[in-house]
Amino acid sequence: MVSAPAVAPVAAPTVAPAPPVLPEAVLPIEDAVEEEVEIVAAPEPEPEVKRSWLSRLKAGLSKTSSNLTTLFVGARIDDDLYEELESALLVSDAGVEATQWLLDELKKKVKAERLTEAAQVRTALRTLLIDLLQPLQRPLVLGRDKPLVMMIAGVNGAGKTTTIGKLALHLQAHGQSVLLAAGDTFRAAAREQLAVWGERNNVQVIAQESGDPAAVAYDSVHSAQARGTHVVMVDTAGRLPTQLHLMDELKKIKRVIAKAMSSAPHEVLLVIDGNTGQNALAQVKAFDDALGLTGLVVTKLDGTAKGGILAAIAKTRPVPLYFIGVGEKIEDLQPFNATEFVDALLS
Ligand SMILES: Nc1nc2c(ncn2[C@@H]2O[C@H](COP(=O)(O)OP(=O)(O)O)[C@@H](O)[C@H]2O)c(=O)[nH]1
Ligand SMILES: [Mg+2]
Repeated sequence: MVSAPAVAPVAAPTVAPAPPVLPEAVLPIEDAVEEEVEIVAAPEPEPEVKRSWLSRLKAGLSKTSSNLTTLFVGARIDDDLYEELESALLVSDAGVEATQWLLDELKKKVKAERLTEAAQVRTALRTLLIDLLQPLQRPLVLGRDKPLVMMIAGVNGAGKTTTIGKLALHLQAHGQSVLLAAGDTFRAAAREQLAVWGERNNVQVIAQESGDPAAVAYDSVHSAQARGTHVVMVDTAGRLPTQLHLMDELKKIKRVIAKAMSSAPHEVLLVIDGNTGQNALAQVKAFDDALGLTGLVVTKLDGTAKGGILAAIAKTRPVPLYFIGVGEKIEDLQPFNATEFVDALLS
């Protein structure tokens, strides 16, 4: 039996509503072939590490949380309260669609449950936000295939290479062998960044001097098949010389990976910078339309990110959010947990 740890816990203890679309890549265990897939929950980080991680998330989201919570203090439940909440949600990058949905549902709840205190409305908002974000909380299931091929896309500076590095170490700690493909062949510095990192951390990196990124990806999959490697992660460029179209290049990489292994890529992940506001949503749509995304990673939630963008994604393009990042260290990348996130947003 193939040992197959998941990088995220199988399911939160809270009840998750079924997501509208269940990508094949993240089928829950009961739907998966049992002989091939075994899910082991990711080890809980040390309490100390976890506390520090959560406090960094809270600090990153502090502007939004103060906007969202102060408006309830000593407030009456009236049009002013709803208007203030609407502004705070829009400012948090939640976008028009999610903001409208939250307000409508909140008003319904206030009526149905005959809420009379602003604090109760805040609690109702927490429940609605968790309902909205819960479908994004999905585990990344490993061991479905060997190698499991993951293609990592995203605009320049989003955090692709950093995330690949963190994931590689995380997966190795789960007993998974990892091979990296330096598919960002357009910048020598990018290739070297990955090569140096791989050497330092004892992770195999496939790179090519002059490069066709699709060829690098192809070689990597073959090499992993020959060596019996568990996971291949394909890094890609976020910006190309102007005569090439990024999406066409990425589609080609995806096609060529499928030629090397027909079931691959098993995951197409988009890395987005949590500070880019509504632009992040535009990126999710564009990359999903072009590549068919199976998962997201949102980085830099420790910065000036406002956090509401997750609500916008959940409402308009609910691609599973596997990991969120709050810093540059390896333990700064953690599985996304909707309740944890909403509590940071409303703390
Ligand atoms: N503060 C913070 N910085 C991050 C995070 N993830 C990545 N970075 C930084 O963002 C910059 C760009 O990252 P990189 O992985 O090279 O982006 P790429 O162009 O998408 O490959 C680097 O300086 C990273 O250290 C994060 O979660 N928090
Ligand atoms: Mg990079």
